[in-house]
Amino acid sequence: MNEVERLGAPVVRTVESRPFSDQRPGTSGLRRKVARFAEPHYLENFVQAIFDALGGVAGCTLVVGGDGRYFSDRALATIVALAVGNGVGRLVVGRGGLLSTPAASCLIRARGADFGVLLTASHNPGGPDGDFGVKVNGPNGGPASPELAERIWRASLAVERYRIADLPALSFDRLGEVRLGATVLEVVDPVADYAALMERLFDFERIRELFARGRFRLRFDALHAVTGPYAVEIFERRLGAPPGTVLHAEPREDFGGAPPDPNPVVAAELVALMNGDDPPDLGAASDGDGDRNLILGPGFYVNPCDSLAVLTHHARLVPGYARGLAGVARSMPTSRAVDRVAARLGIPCYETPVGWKYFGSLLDAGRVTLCGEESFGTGSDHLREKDGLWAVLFWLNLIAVTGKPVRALVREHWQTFGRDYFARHDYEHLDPERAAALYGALRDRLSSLPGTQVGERTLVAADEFRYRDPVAGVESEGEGLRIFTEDGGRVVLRLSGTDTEGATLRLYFDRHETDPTRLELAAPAALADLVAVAEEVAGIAAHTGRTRPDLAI
Ligand code: G16
Repeated sequence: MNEVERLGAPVVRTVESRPFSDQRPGTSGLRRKVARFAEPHYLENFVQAIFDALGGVAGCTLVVGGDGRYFSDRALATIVALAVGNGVGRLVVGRGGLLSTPAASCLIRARGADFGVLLTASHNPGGPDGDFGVKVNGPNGGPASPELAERIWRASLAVERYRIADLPALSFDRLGEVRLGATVLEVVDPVADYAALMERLFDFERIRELFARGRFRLRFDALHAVTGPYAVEIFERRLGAPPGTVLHAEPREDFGGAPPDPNPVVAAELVALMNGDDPPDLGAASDGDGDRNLILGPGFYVNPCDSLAVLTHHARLVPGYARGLAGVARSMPTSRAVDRVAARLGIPCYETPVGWKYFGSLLDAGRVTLCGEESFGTGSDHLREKDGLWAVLFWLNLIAVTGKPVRALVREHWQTFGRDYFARHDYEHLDPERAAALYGALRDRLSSLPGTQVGERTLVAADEFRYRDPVAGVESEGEGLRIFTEDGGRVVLRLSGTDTEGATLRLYFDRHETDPTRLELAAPAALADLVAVAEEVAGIAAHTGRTRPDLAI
């Protein structure tokens, strides 16, 4: 351990404040425009609300870090001052304030920390006009449980003062420890613990051989977000992939001007590379905070729902999962591809509301080993967050062991289990009242839908998804509307909980196809009838004035 430097006891002030009414955490923490977070007392109030909701944090160990987006420096300095003001015992901060979300989860668990505060708005855009966010993680390393999130919200409505220390300007660039009154501030290498965990889970030797043969090429696009340093260390240094394997490796506070979103529309440069002449064998990308993943083969896109199913099917080939899986979980709108694999393996498959926080209790109880979501999130019980680089390593490990390319692994999967066609349409920046009216009107009609004919389709069931956590017993309601057709098709409609401007309506479509002659269609063509069902029953154009989605993936 480094010698603790002493900076003298700081002065702690109690600052009078007033509650803000818009600090209810969404699907994944509190996300707002930078300008909102920069308003006097806004961040301070929310952080004090976190501390209050935890019943005070005196003597606690807290992990702090984030994706380095614009406003992170100021936010980090403020959070450190609040932590010292509230008597936190030890503050563990990633060097330069950087920690990917999975690495933060890893560190919380490795250090036995009491909680973590993650400064990120995930895949949302950065910069002065962009978004900022604060996620809170519990001692298991995972997102605050739904119950803790509600307590934070209630605490935010009661904050009338916060306690903050006057600190000198601190640098987070040098590893080591500093004592600030009762608090020890420790700056750690953000990559080391996480990379060591990856080495324990995957067959690095086999993956190294894959690169050593010189014929296998990976391009990982870090999108100028937090995974750059992690990917360079793991792929280029530890696995021997050649320099240049990691694209856009340097984290920037505005992510180079584009949103750090690893979906095939936004990650267009990587998609073009994979669709071009002489494409690499595997293309991958992650998001702002490193918890999402995009997987591409040459001229081939792997839908995240299929990715989860393929990884589940082959998990025993990977050292960390060689003993088999206890169970799997997916969010409700995610296609049912993984359900079929679970049934074949004879393991349980849980269907949860959207939000990684719902997987936490299942993972903690040992009921599931892998879990994932259509929103480019895949993970396992190695942490309590979804994990972008972990997913890429999992694919690399499968390719190294089977000798099969990405496309072949997915095609074989479709031939074995049938293909679950999947698509998602997003309507963004809607007037929140109109979006709520659309949702409410459809919810009110649900019971009248079964038996209705829409085009060629007969609707056979419709409901609003509700969930009872089988471990914690907590009920969640209003988690999305589901409509089922007679041929096994499904339409899901819900409102996003991660947007920062207006409302986002998400429509999800999926259907299982087993006809061997119909496994290679384009997803939009295979699902066009379900899109028509959604329009017909929800009246999207009439409610929103929009005739096409902003994003179709
Ligand atoms: C978060 C959650 C995910 C969720 C996604 C989209 O991811 O952790 O569980 O699927 O948001 O949520 P929504 O549909 O409500 O916008 P991230 O990577 O943004 O933290």
